[in-house]
Amino acid sequence: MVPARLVATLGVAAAFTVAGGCGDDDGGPTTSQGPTAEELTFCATHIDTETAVRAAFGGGAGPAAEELDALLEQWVERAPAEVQGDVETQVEILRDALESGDTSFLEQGSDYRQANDRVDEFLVRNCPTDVVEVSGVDDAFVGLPAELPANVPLGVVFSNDGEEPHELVLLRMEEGEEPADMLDLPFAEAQRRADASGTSLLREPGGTDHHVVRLEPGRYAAVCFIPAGTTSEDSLGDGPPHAAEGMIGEFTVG
Ligand SMILES: [Cu+2]
Repeated sequence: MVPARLVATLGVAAAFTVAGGCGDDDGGPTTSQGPTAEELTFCATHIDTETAVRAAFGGGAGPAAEELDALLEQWVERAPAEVQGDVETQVEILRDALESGDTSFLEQGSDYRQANDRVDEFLVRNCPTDVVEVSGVDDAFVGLPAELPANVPLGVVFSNDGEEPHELVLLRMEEGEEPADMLDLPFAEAQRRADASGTSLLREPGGTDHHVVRLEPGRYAAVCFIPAGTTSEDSLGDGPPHAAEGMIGEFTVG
């Protein structure tokens, strides 16, 4: 089984129900005229940077140091004024962590997590053309769409409407696999797939997480690996994963 730690180590989150087109929703400032070129460029850079950062902290071969360094620099340069300070904060913390290998910056409530949350919220409000809203309850995902568009910035908003912490982790399935098979994957493989999708949203009860991702075509499983009985990120239960109790689903990206 994959420990709930999986998500915390990613520092990103996401969850779903549809809402195609952000214009008809809660009317963020730019939704009526669409994103500016500056926002779209920042959004793409943000997704590329997060992908590289996940790879750098993952078990496999990460990006070359110079490549990552260039991305971090671009991320700051391209950040719109509203979130520039938060991007700078994250880059500073990431550079220290890359040097030391210390990942405590990902702990709940950390400066990094708070800055990350504000940037993600800004991105969902300003850059994607599709925003998916998913709710987590005890124990199911509500609002998971059947299909999502491939290779475009996609906003994901995950609200935890349950009593226990929940997460939304998206894992691309291989030919012939079913969502339940994801629970039997070795930890490293589940982590690799979660890193590849970039979509792992973890929230305490009552919380909402925002994230922007770009998904490759394929069939995906949506899974909550958090064990029953969990009361916080630091206090995991010893029951079966919520997925085994119904918090699991699938959708197609194409
Ligand atoms: Cu859950």
